[in-house]
Amino acid sequence: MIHNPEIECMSREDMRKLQSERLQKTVKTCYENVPFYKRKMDEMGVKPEDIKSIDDIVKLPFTTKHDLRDEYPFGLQAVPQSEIRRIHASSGTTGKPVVGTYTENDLKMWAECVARVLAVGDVGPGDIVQVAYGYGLFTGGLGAHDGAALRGAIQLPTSSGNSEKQTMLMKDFGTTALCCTPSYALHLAEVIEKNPDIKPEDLKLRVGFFGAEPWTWGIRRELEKKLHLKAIDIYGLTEMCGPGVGGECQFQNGTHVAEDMFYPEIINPETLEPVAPGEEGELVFTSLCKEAMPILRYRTRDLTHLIYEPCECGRTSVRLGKILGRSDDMLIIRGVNVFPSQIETVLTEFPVFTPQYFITVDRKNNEDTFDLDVELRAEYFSPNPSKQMPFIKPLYDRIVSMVGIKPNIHIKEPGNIERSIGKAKHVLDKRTLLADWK
Ligand code: DLL
Repeated sequence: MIHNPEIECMSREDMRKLQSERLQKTVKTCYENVPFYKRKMDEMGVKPEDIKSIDDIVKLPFTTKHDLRDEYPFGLQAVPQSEIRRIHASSGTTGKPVVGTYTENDLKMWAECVARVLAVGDVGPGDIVQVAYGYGLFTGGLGAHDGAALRGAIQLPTSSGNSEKQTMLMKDFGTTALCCTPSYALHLAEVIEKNPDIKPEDLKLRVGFFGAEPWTWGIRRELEKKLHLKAIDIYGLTEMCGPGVGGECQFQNGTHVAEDMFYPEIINPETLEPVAPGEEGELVFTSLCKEAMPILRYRTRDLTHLIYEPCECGRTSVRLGKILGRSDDMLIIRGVNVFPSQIETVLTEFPVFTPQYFITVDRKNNEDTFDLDVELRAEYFSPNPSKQMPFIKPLYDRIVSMVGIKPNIHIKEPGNIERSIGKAKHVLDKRTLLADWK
């Protein structure tokens, strides 16, 4: 089901017109109301009048995470405090959080974005939407909640954690749609597996909206099989609004961007020039109708590509390819670039392993070390190393051929790698810890 066909199926020409109008308005607001943008645009010699269409977006300055930190907490706000209705923030790994503020209208637009994604799973009146994203400063919980409300569905605000109770309610109440991180969904699937009173086929789950972290096709297959649902990818970031900046359709072939609200570009992170259409690079977003905190050309650090071909579903919007990861997630091990998502892809090709993994990188005797903890499923696990060897060898070979570096693989007992109730943490890079201490 398409929530807003008028916009989501709009002709490309009309969409560009709408984007051009909205960009002009956004740039004018930024120039007049946000000293940071006035300064940046003046430095570049760009005036709001120079922006005549969406193609002129390349004349505008970029905004980076550093800029947001420098302007923390409310320096980028374009409206007086009396117009703000809510504040969210994302934790980030170090330093101050990234802050998002919202006017009444911003909250409405945001709910609209999420509702468009939920409509993909036909979510509507009578559906029970279990929101197991964290409620609080994180945008996941309240974002999904408001989207479900706009679809007229029943909101079940379980938040994250308390997994036994979550699964009990899922069964007793008859949850039809689950919203949480894919890693938490995996954990819930395990909790269900261990509970003799709950069988996945007795649940009424139909669809899951999973996002907030990169996840691979292997994880999707696992979730769809274990939870008996269709797994839909939902993308977003606090800087734009939260979840709903984009979402997959039923064809699961890329994330449709809410392009009337967020204009995507892909740039080469080194040259900062746009890449050729369809090429991989850093995703950049400009908000087109945010009131409280409009953002010009925000460098997300997410690495992906744009898909322009029309989609079978009838939506005309541009799609994002699967997010490979963030440029700051990339590990350089013995000179080779490695993304945790590559390891996940390889691991999930081997059904004898659970999809759980943990990477530890360190530096010993002036050489990088790469340790990979994985779990054998219960039916294959043995504490005897010689019995583990036949499983380790094929995984080792595949990682070496795919990624190009040799891991030290350690087999853990099933359940031994720490599970996450929110965004999963897959990496400990002790080299950066050492560098921090120096
Ligand atoms: O994670 C918003 C969100 C909540 C999205 C719930 C989807 C569902 P932040 O905490 O600001 O906001 O983190 C944003 O998370 O730049 C990506 O690196 C990553 N991310 C979000 N969704 C996806 C996804 C929320 N579907 C950062 N696939 C983004 C891959 C994702 N990465």
